[in-house]
Amino acid sequence: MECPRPEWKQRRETNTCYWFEDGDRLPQYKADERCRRYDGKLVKIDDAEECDWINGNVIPDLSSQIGGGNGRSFYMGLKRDGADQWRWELDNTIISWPGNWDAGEPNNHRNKENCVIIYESTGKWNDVMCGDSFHYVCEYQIPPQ
Ligand SMILES: [Ca+2]
Ligand SMILES: [Ca+2]
Repeated sequence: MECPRPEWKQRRETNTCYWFEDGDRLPQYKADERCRRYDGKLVKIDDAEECDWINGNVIPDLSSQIGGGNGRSFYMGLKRDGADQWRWELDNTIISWPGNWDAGEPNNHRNKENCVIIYESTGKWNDVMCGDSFHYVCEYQIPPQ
C-alpha cells in the first residue's frame, strides 16, 4: 500500500496520504485539477483529530525542509456554497466540526471569499478569493485491499 508519489506523507492509522505542494501557486480550481492528476483531491480535514495530525506531522516536516515556517499558505478542499455553508469538495458534505479558523476568520472580505487556505506557520484557516494563487494540499485515500 503506497502513496501516489514518494513525497506524499502517509498517515498509517487511516491509510491516507497527504501532499503539501509547495512549488507552484495556483488558483483553487487549478490546484484541484492538479490533485486529481494523482487520483487525489484537495484535502478534506474530517475532524479535529485529522487536523491535529496534519498540523503535528506534515507541517513541521515541510517547515524543516526549508529551514523554518514562513508565510506560505495552502488551499484545502473546502468551499462556501450558495447557502453560505462550508462544503467539502471531496464528497460534497457540509463540514461537521467547527474547523480550525484563524482569529477573525472566516470574514468573507468584500463578500468574495469562498475558498479556504491553511497557514503553514500556524495550521490555522482563512477564507480567501478562489481566484488568488496559493500552494495546495492534496489527499489520497489508499484503497482497502
Ligand atoms: Ca481527510
Ligand atoms: Ca478571510
